[in-house]
Amino acid sequence: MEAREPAPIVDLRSDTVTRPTPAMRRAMAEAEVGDDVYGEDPTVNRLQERAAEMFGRAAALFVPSGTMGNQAAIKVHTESGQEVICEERAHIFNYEMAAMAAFSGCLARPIRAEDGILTWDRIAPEVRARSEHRARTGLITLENTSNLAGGSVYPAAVADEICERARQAGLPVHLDGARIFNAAVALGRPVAELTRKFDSIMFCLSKGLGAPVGSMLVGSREFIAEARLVRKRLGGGMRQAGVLAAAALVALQETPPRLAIDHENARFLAAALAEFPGVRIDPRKVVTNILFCDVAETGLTAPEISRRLAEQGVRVSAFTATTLRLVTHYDVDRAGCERAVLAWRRALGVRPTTVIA
Ligand code: TLP
Repeated sequence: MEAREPAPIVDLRSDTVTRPTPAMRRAMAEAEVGDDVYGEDPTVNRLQERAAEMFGRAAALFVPSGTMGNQAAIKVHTESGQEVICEERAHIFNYEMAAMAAFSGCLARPIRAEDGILTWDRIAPEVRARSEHRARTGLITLENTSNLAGGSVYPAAVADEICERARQAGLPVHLDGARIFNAAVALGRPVAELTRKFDSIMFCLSKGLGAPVGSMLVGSREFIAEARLVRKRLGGGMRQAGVLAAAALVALQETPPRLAIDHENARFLAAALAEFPGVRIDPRKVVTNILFCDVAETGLTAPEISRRLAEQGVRVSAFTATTLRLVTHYDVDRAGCERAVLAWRRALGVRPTTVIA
C-alpha cells in the first residue's frame, strides 16, 4: 500500500472511517462497469468470484452494507415468527434497527457469553423445537470477531462444533464475519478454514479492509440466488457498482496481510491505557483491532473524556456513560497511537512520570 500524508485527526472511532488508498482510487477511476441488476457489471462479477474463491464457496453477492448482508441472510434462512439465537452483544441484535423484527418478523433470543464467544453448551438450552407454546428457533448467528466484546475471536473448534451440532438439530448458522479477516490474522488461519462449516457468511469490505463501501455475502449457489432477490427487495440492487467493486478487489488483495499492524497498535494502546489511574482494561484480551475500556473510576464520564480527546484531535467512541471504544486501522499509524496516548494523559490530567507508556 502506498504511503500517504498523515491524517491530521487521529480517528479511532471505528475502522469504518478508513479512506480509499491511491491504488483503490485508481482502480475505481479505471473500472469497467455495466448494469449489475442485469448481472452485467464485469468488475462486480469478478469481485463476487474472488470472494467465493477466497472462502472456498460456490457463490458470493456484493451488498451495499454489512447490515443489509446480515438482514438478507436472516430473511433467507428464517420464516416470520421464528427466533434467532445470537450473543447478547451481537450487532444484528443491537445495531441493525430491529431489522430482524421489522423485516423478517423474527424475535432475537440473545444469550450472554463470556467475551462474546458462544459455545454449543450455552446455545443448546435455548433452542426451541416446534411447539404449541413457544416460537421455534429458525437460525443461529455468530459474530467473529465479536465487536462489542472487544474484538474477541472464536477458537475455530468452538465455531465448528456449534455449526456441526446445529446441523444435527436442523438449524442453519449464519456468520456475521464483518471482521473475519482480523480473526484470520489473529489465529493465523485462512478465512476459508474458519468459516467452512457455516451456512452463510457476511464479511465487510469497508472496515479494516479499507474499501469505501460494501460487504459480501458468501454461501451456496441457492442461498446467494435467494439473497439476490432479497437484496433487490431492500433496494440494494446497484447499477454500475463496478466502481465500488474495483476498490474492494484492491482491498482484498492488499489489506489482509497488514491487519497484524492494526492488532499491534491496539495492543500498544491497551498497554498504555492500562497504566492510567481509573482506566480499566485488560490488555491480554486485546487480540485484534478493537479495545473497550471502562473509565468509571477516573471520576469523568466517557462522553467527557471523548470531548477532551476531540479537543486534541483524537476521536474515540463513547459507547455507554462509562465505556469508550477505540478501533485501530490503516489510517492511524504508531505515531498516531502515540499522539492518542499523550492526549489521554492530558485529558485525565495525569503527570508524565506516572505513566509507563
Ligand atoms: N459496526 C459499526 C457500528 O455499526 C457499530 C462499527 O463502527 O463497528 N456487523 C458488525 C460486527 C459490525 O461491527 C458492523 C458495523 C456491521 C455488522 C454492519 O456493517 P455496516 O455498517 O456496513 O452496515
